[in-house]
Amino acid sequence: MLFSQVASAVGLFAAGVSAHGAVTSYVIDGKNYPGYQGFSPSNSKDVIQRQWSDYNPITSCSSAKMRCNGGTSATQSATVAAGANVTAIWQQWTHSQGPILVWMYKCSGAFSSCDGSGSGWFKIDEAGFFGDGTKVFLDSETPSGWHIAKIVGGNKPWSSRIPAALAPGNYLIRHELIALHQANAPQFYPECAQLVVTGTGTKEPDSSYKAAIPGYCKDSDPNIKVPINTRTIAQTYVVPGPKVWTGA
Ligand SMILES: *[C@@H]1O[C@H](CO)[C@@H](O)[C@H](O)[C@H]1NC(C)=O
Ligand SMILES: [Cu+2]
Repeated sequence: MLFSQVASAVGLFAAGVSAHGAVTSYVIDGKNYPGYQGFSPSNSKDVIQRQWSDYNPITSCSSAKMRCNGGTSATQSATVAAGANVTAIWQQWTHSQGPILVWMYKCSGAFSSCDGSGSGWFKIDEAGFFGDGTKVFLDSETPSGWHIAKIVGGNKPWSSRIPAALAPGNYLIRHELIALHQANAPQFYPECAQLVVTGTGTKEPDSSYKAAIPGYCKDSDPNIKVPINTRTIAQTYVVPGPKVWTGA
């Protein structure tokens, strides 16, 4: 808590600098899996999460770090039955505007050769804006009207179901927060983990549900470059990327 309080203060008082965050652990099918800790990544090597070097914001849709915050490999994977939930936990997070996106990518073989390239990423979950944008809007205001406000604080979870119909195999799962609290200056925070999906599913999303990362958005998109301080955001804010695939 102390760190997060200090980080909040930095975010409040230093112009252009804010407190950041990353997925730091997972609960999958009831079991805890540690991820990296933002302050000493080299101390936690044998985890299911692809190692990221820092949790500074990514500020462009076209950044190579968009894929997995720069992470390319992990030594472990978690086994999860299709239809079960994966819960990501952010040890700290402070921004209460922006969408939450949860993506998956099917590896064609071993995780060690799975780089997440090509248009293979599909969303299994998303959450955006539900509030009254004319009244409740700024980072200091709660509730903000965004689901992301639910993970502000310490060790907050976000749970998503692996579609029950999804075919078994090796998959990457990518949790992404897009912080929109600075007008027209989005910040992306993605982390990936390695999942072995089991079960009797046979389906995969078709190409209309898939996108490349980087590539699913442009910096000029109206749901990416958001003039948040004008309080004029449409009540119909559309979460970036293709539509969510539920397997139904
Ligand atoms: C599982 O994830 C879904 C969203 O995909 C959510 O609605 C549901 O509440 C989650 N279940 C649990 C037990 O967390
Ligand atoms: Cu921040």
